[in-house]
Amino acid sequence: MKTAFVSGITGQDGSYLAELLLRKGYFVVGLKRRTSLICTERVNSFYNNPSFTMEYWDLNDASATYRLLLKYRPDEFYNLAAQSHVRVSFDVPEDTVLGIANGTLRILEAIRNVHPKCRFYQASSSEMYGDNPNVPEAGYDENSRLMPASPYACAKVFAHNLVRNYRTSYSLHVSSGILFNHESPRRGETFVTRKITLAAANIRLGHQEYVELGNLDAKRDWGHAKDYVEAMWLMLQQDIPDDYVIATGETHSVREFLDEVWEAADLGDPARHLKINKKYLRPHEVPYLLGDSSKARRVLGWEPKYNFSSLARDMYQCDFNSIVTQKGWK
Ligand code: NAP
Ligand code: G4F
Repeated sequence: MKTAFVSGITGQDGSYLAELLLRKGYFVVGLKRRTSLICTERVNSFYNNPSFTMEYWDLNDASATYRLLLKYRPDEFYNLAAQSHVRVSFDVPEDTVLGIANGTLRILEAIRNVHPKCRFYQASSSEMYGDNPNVPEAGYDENSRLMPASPYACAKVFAHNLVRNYRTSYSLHVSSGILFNHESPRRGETFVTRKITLAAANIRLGHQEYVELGNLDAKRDWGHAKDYVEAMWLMLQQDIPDDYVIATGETHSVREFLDEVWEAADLGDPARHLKINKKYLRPHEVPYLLGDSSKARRVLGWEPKYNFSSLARDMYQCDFNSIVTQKGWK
């Protein structure tokens, strides 16, 4: 039985990835930082699975990384932990950067020193392309120039380069997935897609009047997290470690996402329920992201199952259903 470490287990991707690995017969060790509230909603469905266990760990704690690598000797380590909110990274830049940059360095050093056979996945991000004005027609690929536009993205570039450096210098099996935005009903409630689907469900049920948003013109290549965790696993099954872009190849504006959800909710014109609030604007915006994932499709055989419309509708319907059932609202 293979053993996998998943850092960021309580996050959106960590929970979907753990479910996938458990289905594939792995023993999964979820790495969780200590929080004042337990915050394990996303892992409740498999928390009692005998092939799953949780360990306290933190990106900023090298000794815990060494101790756990020696205790479990995992076959694979998926590093998904991060302060992952781009806007928030302007407010807490040191915490964001230290966790992502030094945190990744700590894990790579620990793997190199005590367990070099362990395969490693790094959660790199399309935010690394930033405000690069030269977007190739088919979208950014693995060779496009990185022009990060936030503390979060600068730290992700550092970690991304470090992975390539450790792969070459020490022949470790370490890979980075450059994942474009991926969403789901488990997406954090302050990311724009989830904010929109939750608001639509609450407005539909008469419990909210409007939604406050920032820049509606930004465009993103949005996929479903369930599809994207498959790609993470596929990367670590290859004989040769490498970096891969994971994206749908379609880009849509925030306004288009809002329109799609309002149509699914049958709420009429979104302008009736919309307020623009400057507090949601960023000091430096990434205006346009489109990914070219041909390499992943060719080498990994990866293909997404969800498209823009089915993603938006799945998220809206789940929010609507869960508000009705959990809160007994009609
Ligand atoms: P998420 O829902 O925000 O989850 C982040 C996870 O990291 C949470 O479990 C969080 O724990 C944990 N974490 C934060 N700081 C930590 C620390 N200092 N030590 C240990 N754990 C810590 O993010 P996600 O959407 O699942 O994304 C997973 C990874 O992919 C992140 O690295 C993100 O930057 C990257 N990524 C995401 C996307 C996307 O569109 N979703 C795209 C590209 C890359 P708490 O629950 O305690 O907060
Ligand atoms: O949903 P967002 O906060 O996601 P963002 O900034 O693209 O970052 C996400 O995807 C990255 C991959 O490209 C990940 F690396 C990162 O960890 C995270 O998962 O914002 C999307 C767009 C932005 O242009 C933002 O300015 O939506 C715009 N927006 C408009 N109104 C808003 C809002 N974003 C948020 N969060 N809240 C708003 O009210």
